[in-house]
Amino acid sequence: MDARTNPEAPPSPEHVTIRREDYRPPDWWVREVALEFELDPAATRVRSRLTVERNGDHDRPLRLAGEELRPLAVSVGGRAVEWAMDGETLVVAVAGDAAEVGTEVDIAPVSNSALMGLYESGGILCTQCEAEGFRRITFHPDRPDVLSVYRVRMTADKARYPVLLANGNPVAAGELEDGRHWAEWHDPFPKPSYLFALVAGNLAVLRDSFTTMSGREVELGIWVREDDLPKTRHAMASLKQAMAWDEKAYGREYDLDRFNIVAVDDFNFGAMENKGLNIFNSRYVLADTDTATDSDFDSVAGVVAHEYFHNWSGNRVTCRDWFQLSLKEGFTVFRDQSFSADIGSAAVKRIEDVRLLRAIQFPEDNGPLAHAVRPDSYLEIANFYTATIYNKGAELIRMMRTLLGDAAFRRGTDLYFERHDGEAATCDDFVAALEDASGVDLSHFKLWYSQAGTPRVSARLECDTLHLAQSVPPTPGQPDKAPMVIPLRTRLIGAAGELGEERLVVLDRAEQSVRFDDVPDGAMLSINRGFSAPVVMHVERAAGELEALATSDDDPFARYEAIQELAYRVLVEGGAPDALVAAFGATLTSNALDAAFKGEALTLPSEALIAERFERADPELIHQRREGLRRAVGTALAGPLAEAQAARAAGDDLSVAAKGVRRLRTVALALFAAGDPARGAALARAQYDAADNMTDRQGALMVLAGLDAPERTAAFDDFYAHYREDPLVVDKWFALQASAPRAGVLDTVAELRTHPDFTLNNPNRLRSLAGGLASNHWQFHASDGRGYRMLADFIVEADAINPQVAARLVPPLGKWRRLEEGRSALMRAELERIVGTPGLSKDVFEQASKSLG
Ligand code: B3K
Ligand code: ZN
Repeated sequence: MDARTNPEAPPSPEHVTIRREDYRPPDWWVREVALEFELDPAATRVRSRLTVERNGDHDRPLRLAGEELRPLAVSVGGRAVEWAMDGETLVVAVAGDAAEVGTEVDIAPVSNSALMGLYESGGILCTQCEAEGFRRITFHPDRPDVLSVYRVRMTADKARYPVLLANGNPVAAGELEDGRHWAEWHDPFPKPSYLFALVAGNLAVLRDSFTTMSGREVELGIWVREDDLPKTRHAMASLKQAMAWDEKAYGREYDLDRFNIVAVDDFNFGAMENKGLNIFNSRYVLADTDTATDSDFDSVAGVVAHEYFHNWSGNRVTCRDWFQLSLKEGFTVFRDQSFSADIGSAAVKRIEDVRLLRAIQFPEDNGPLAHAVRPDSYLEIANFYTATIYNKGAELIRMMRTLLGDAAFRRGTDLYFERHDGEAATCDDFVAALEDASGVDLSHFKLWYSQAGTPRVSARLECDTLHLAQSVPPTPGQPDKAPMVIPLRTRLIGAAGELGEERLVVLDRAEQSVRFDDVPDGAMLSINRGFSAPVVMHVERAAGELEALATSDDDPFARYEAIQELAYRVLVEGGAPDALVAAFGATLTSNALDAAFKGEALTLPSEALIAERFERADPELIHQRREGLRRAVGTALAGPLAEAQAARAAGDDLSVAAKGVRRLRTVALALFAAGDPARGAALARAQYDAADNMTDRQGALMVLAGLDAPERTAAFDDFYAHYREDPLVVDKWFALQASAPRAGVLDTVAELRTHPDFTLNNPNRLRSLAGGLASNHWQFHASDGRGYRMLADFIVEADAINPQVAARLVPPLGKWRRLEEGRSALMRAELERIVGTPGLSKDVFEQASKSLG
C-alpha cells in the first residue's frame, strides 16, 4: 500500500531538504533489538523491544521513525505509556538513561508495491531496508549510525513458509499448533537497521561450505524456487571465489557461521548486502548457458562478489550518515572491479567499466542532476544511489591507490578496517587511514569528494615538454571550481614504436608543464593510460599520430582509446572513414590481440556517447552518420568480419578465451549486416538456429532486431514461444525489441505495453520496456516527441506503484539542454507534465524538478 491510496495514512511529509552540515549524533543509542514477527501476507504483527540508552546529557524524548505505521501499543519497561505522533515519527518520553521500549504494529506485505520494507514476491516474504525501509516495518531511529545486536523470532504457516531465515546464525526453531512453526535467529555483530533482513518462503537450497583462512567452516546456502536450483551453481562458485579473493587481496575473512543468499523476482535494484543474508534480484543469481549470456554470467559473479565484499566495506565498517554512501559503495565497486579483473581479462574489464562510466556518470556529472561523490543535500536518499556515488566513487579509490602504490594502499585499508571495525565512519576517516598508513598528504585530493563535474584536461607535447591544463565545469550549486589532483599515467612512444619509461604525472594546478628526459624520435603521447583519472582528455596530436597509436600503443586501454578517437572524427566531425576502417582492419586481423579485446575495439561509440560530444545534439544526424560508418566498415571488411563471425566456441566453455570468441562473433555479425543487410539477416538467422548458448542466440536476435527482414519476426516469435515461462529471458525479449534501432519501434513499444506479460509491478520488466525505450537514442528522440511522451507516461503510472523505480526512469528526460531546440522543448514539456501530476512521490518530484533546472 502507498500513502496516497491508504486513507488512514497521514498526509505525505513535506519535501524537506536534508543537509550534511546538519548531522548531529543520535540522542539515543539502541543497543539491542528484539523483534517478533507473526508472518502473514495480509497482516503481519510486528512486536519490537528496543534497549535504548541516552547519548549524552539531554532531556529530549526518544523519536522513532515510521512510515505508513500506526502504533497499536507502546511500552517503556513493560508498562504501557503515553505517546505522541509528530507527523510519521513516534515520540516517547523516557525517564532515566536507559530503558526497554516496546512497540507493536501491523503491516501488510502483500499490498506493499513499493518493495521497501517487508513485501511479497512470488509467494516469498522478504525485506529491503536500505536506505530507509526499516521504518516501514517497525518504529526505530532508522539511521545508519545507530548500531544494535538483533534477535529475531518469526512464526508462520509451515506449509506456505517452510523456510524462515534472518540475519546471523539460527539459534532455535520449533513447531506450533494449527500448522504454524517458528524460528529464532541471532546476529552477534552490531549493525544499523538498513542491514536487517528476513525471508520466509517455500525455497529450495544449494548448499556448500567454505573454510576461511583461519580454518573456520562457513555453511553457504543459495535459496531459490525449486525449479531454479540448477541455475545456482555459477553464483555459488562465484561466492567461493569472492571469499577467497577478499582474504588474499584485503586480508578480510568472513565472520559468521552462515552465509545465505536468496533470489526473488521483484526487487528494486541488483541485490542487497544484509548481514549474513544477502537478498538478490534473481537476475544476478540465476544463470545457465541456455538462458544467460556471458555478460549475464559476469554480472552474477560481479554482483555476488560486490555484496559479499560489503561484509567488511559496509557492514563491519558502515556509514555514519547517507552523505557518506560512497564510503561503502565507491570502495566496494572498486573491490568488485578488481575481483572481476583478476578472474577475467583485466584489459577488457577496464574498457567495460570506463564505457559505463562515460555512458552514465559523465552525463550525470554534466547535467542538472550533477552532485558530488559526497553530496551536501538531498530530498530523497533513494535518488542518490547513482553512478556518481558508485562508479565515480570507485574511480576516486583507484586514483588514491595509484597515488599511494599498491603496498601503501593495502596498509591503508588494513588500518581503516582495524580502526573503524564496528563503527559508522565517514569518507574523511577512510582518507585519513590511507594518509596515516602511507605518509602521503591527500588533503588536496579530497576535492574529488566535494566538487562535482568532470574535469577537462588538455595536453600538448612540445619537443621534450608536456603542457597540461585543466578546468572543471560549473555544476548546479557549484559555479566556481578549484584545480583538482589528477594522476595521469603517461608514456612517450617513438614513431618506430620504441617505448619510453612510463611515468605518473600528477597534475594539480590549473596549468603545468612537465619535462621528459630521453624523448624518442617523433614522440607520440600516450596519456591517461588505463584511464588513470576520470577526466575528459583533449590531446593535440600531429597528423597520423592517432592512426599510429591505434596499432602500436602498448597500453590496451590507450590503444582502444585511439581507435575510438578515430571513430569520433568521423562521427562528430563528419570526416572520411578510411583511417578508422584501416584501424579496424588491422585490429581484426592482428595475431597479437585476443578476441575479447578485438570485440571491444570494434565496438563503435553508442549514439548517446556521440551526442555527448555535441553542444546540442541532432539524434537523426548522429544516427545517420553512425549507420554510414557501420556500412562503410561492413562493406570494406566483409571478408574478415565473416571469418570472425564463423569462429565458434562451445556453449558451455566459459573461459575468457571462449567468451572473447563469442563477443567478437556478434560484433562482427552486426558490422557485416550493416554492409549487407540481406546476407546479414540470413547469417544472423543461421547463428540463431545453430546457437547452443544464449550469448550467440541473443547476439543474433539483437542484430535481427535492427533489420527490416522477415527473419526478424520469425526469430522473435520463436524466442518467445521457447522461453515464455522464463521471466528473465522474457525480459530480454522485451528489452531487445524496445531498444532496436529500427523505424517504427515506438509502435512496437506501444503494443508491448499492452502485452499480457507486461506489468508495471515488476521492476525488471518495467526497466526492460521503459528503460529499453530510453536507451534507444534514435527512436526515443523521435522528432515529434512521441518517445518522450511514452516515457513520461511510464513514469507517472509507475510512480503510483513504486516511486523508487519510477524515479530512476527520469534522467533521460533531463538531457533537454543538450538537444536541438525542437526536441528540447518537447522534453521540457514532459518534465513539466510530470512535476504537475497530483500526488507525485518525493522521489519523482526531486528528479523531475531538478531536471527542469
Ligand atoms: N546497498 C544496496 C543498494 C541499496 C539501494 C537502496 N535504494 C546494494 C549494493 O550497492 O550493494
Ligand atoms: Zn553496494
